[in-house]
This record gives sequence, C-alpha cells and structure tokens, in this order.
Amino acid sequence: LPMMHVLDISWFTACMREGRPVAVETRHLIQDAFEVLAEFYEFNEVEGPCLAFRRAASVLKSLAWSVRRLGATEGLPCLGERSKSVMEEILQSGRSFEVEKILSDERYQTLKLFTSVFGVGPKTAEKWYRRGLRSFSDILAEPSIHLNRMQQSGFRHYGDISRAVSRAEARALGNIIDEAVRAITADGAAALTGGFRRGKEFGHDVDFIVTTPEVGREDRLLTDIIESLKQQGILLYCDYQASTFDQSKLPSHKFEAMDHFAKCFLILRLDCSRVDGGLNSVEGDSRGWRAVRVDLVSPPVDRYAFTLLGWTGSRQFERDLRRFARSERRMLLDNHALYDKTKDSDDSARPVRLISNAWGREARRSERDKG
Ligand code: 8DG
Ligand code: MN
Ligand code: MN
Repeated sequence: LPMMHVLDISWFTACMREGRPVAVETRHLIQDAFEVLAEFYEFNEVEGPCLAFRRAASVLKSLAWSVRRLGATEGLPCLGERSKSVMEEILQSGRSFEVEKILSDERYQTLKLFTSVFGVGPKTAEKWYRRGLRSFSDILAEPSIHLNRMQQSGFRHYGDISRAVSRAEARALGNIIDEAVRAITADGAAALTGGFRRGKEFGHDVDFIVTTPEVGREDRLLTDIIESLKQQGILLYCDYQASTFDQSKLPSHKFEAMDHFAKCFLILRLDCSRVDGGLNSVEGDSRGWRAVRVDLVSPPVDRYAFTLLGWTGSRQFERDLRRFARSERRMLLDNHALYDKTKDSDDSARPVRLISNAWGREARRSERDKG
C-alpha cells in the first residue's frame, strides 16, 4: 500500500484536483483554507460552520477575478465574519494560523487519511483513531478490525481509485456502459452525468444515468447491466441498491444526497486498449488496466429530468438550487420531482413538470417515426 503522508494528500486534493498542478493564486489559497476548515468541522460533526465554509469556498470558486483586497469581496454572498477574518489573514501574510494548526493536527491528518479510503466515512475513521490506529498498516495489522467488503476493495484498489479519472477514460467507460445497455434493450440509453457533465476534465469517479422509455423496466435494466459487466470480467466491486422509490411521497424538506432510485456503486476494470491516449496512470499502462469508480442510477423515465439535474451536481449547487426552490419559489425540489407548494389542492402530490422531459420526448418521437 502506498504510505502517503497526509500532507501530501492535502496537497494532492488542493492542487491536483484537476489532475495537474495549477498556479497557486491567493484565491486558491483562501479556497483551500475554507475547504480544510469545512472538513475539520465535518470530522467534528459540527454542521453549521462546515456548510458555511463550503459555501464560502464555492463563492470564491465562482469568481472570475483574483482576490487582492478584502474590500473587493464586499457585497459577495455567504462570506461571514469568520470567513472574512481567515481571508484577511491570508491576504496579509499568505497563510492562516488556524488552518496551519489544523493541518498539523494528528487527529485531522489521520481522519483525512482514513476517509480517503473508499468505504470509510468519518465515523469509522474516528473509531479507528480512538483505538490508537494511525496508518493503513496499523489498520491492516490489527486482527480485531473487521473490514467490510467495500473497505476491502477500497484498500485493494487504493492507488488506482485515488488517482483522477480523465475525460478519455470517462468516454471509454461511457462506451462500455452504452454497449451493455444496448445489448439489453435497443431503446435504452446511458447519459454521462456528475462532474464530467459539468465540463470537468478530471473526476474522482464517472457517473451515469441509465434508463429505458418503458416505466417499470429500469430496475431490471440495472441488474442486467451488472450481470453483463460481470460476464465481461470487468466488475471488480458492486454495491447494488434496489429502488425504494414511492410515487406518492412528497420530496423531503431536508437536503437528501441520496435518492430512492435503483443505483449501484461500482469499481470497474478499465483496459488500456479501450482508452484513446492510454490510461491516466503510469503503472496502469504497464499493467494494461486500471480500476475506476463508476456510479449508475436508473430512474423511471418520467423522473429522468429531475435525476439528471440532481446527479449533475455539484453538491453545493444542488443544495443552493433546492434552497432557492424552497425559499424563493415555495417549491420542493429533489432528485425525484419538483413540487409546487402554492398549488395545495387534490393533485398536490403530482410533480410539476417545469423541466421538460427531453429524453422521454425524444424517445417517443423516434418511436413514432419508426411507426
Ligand atoms: P467528482 O466525482 O468529479 O469528484 O465530482 P462529482 O461528480 O460532482 O461528485 P459525485 O460524488 O460523483 O456526485 C455526483 C452527483 O451525484 C452529486 O451532485 C450528488 C449526486 N448524487 C445524488 N444521489 C447520490 C447518491 O445516492 N450517491 C452518490 N454518490 N451521489 C449522489 O443525487
Ligand atoms: Mn462524480
Ligand atoms: Mn459519483
């Protein structure tokens, strides 16, 4: 196992997020400082400041100009007193005392390292930390620790899945998923979503929505795809969750990252020969393959638009969009539907189709054309 020092990892996430080093500008320093603070609060399960720093980081990220003076940020939303004081310190001295203290804190470093493993969340990381474990070798050498299947895969493929996925690799995976779908049903489709749909060049995984024009077939579609990937010998890990979607339920008032559609979290084996320009990893190229994290979700086609919107992300954008729907439009939005609360009548449980269901329309049109 690679024995990465945790500071290397934080450098990796800070500067290599896009897979290549970027010029370190003051704005990026501030943004990274906010991310560290957000994570620190997340590890301590303090939600308020965690979200506040995440929001502040995303506001900075959206700026088209570089921050040189605190005064220039006057009027920007979501920058509270604490964010401003961190910002001022960095603008003046190029560093933040508070952030440096966190970065050198053993608990933070250890939780950061442990949670970098697929399948290990803050709770498990904290449990291991409390037991005095500090490194991957500590964990793997501890006989009383039982790793679940997900964590075992997380450790097994650690090097591959902590390395960014390139757009060429995402495209190759898109072809694999698309071929699998079409072999099952000619009118099925797979659409790239997540960070790559937002135009990112690199991602931590590849997300797809798969669906068929026939409502009710989507659950089977996903299990058939999984079977096909297994047959091809490229399924390294699979966590399948059947649909728990209930038509009659109103969207939740709380931000829910998870939706109720059938979905699966996978690790796939991607062969070098399928990727234009080779794999985004040196060892992978000589081995001839690399492991990649892939997420698939399969909503009924009449909920396709909402799922596409929800899975496109970013998480922060989705959170803001839902808040906007609620407070500015008196509507409820989630991955399943958009509801108009002002139309509290008999059909209040019926979703508002404000977002046109383009895919469904296209699919029906081509059916008609064929007919
Ligand atoms: P990255 O992978 O490039 O790092 O970024 P990303 O594509 O934006 O992040 P992601 O973690 O892959 O999540 C993509 C979107 O999927 C994100 O906006 C949240 C959304 N999403 C849901 N439900 C679920 C769910 O149940 N599990 C996961 N993993 N993501 C979900 O709406
Ligand atoms: Mn993603
Ligand atoms: Mn994902």
